[in-house]
Amino acid sequence: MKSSPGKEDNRLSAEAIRRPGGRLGHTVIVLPEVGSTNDELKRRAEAGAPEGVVILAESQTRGRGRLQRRWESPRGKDLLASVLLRPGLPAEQAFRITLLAGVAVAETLARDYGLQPRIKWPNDVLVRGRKLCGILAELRAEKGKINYIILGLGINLNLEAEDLPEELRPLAGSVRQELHRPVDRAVFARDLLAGLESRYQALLAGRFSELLSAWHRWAALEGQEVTVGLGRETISGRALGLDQDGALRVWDSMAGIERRIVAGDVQYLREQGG
Ligand code: BT5
Repeated sequence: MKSSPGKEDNRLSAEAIRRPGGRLGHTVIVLPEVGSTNDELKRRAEAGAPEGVVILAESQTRGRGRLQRRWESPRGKDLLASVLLRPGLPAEQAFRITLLAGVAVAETLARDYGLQPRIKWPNDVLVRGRKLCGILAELRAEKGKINYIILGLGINLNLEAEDLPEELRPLAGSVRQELHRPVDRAVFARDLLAGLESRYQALLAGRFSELLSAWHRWAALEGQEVTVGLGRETISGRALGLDQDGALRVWDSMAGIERRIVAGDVQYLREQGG
């Protein structure tokens, strides 16, 4: 992996990202290097840190995706962030937070950068078919209620193709590659936190259906032919949308039944408008 000298943007400043008085981002910690921002924030959550604490890192040595997959990111170019939430929701609604994060990222990319993002269930944000953002929400629940959620976001802002291992280059993109100019990471982080906060407040105020329709708009999923990898099994069918728990409903035409997917990797067979 190559990091081009002189091309790194300025180091992230916690001060420039902090949102005094905000529900999210009132406390921002920027670490030069960490194993995983999610693990670091989990330690603080266990020690009683309040909702809204944000940890960012310039570099991760063990950045994680789902199923122990790796999240790759060059030093000092992107956003590697974890946000501590204590929503007090039932554990079975935790998935709503992943949906919320995808919507907030898509809205920031569209509103502030003029991009046309698409959410790919459950947790990717793509632009022109390339993954710009991955989301990893991890929770601790007690007696069926969420104690805390660590919302981890990896967002490719300024990375360039040569910053990634070769096999990822055709699959990943960045805001910089789309706009042909670097973006200010602190401005992005601050705007994203504001967007997350407003969607989060609405969710806690009981407006889940609003979030779900925003998610459907960004996902443009209905009617898509998909295949879903479920570990050993792969099913194909027509996507019908999400149910109230965030599970993906797929019409399995071979079996002639509707399937409810709670975890898996989705491939679109036909891209609608890229
Ligand atoms: C994800 O998992 O997409 C969730 C990634 C979350 C990363 C953030 S960074 C801050 C916080 N701290 C952490 O340790 N994690 C979170 P998944 O859906 O499993 O996708 C992982 C797959 O995405 C990998 O197997 C690669 O194929 C691909 N990938 C890895 N790095 C990428 C990148 N920078 N851009 C696009 N795709 C990438």
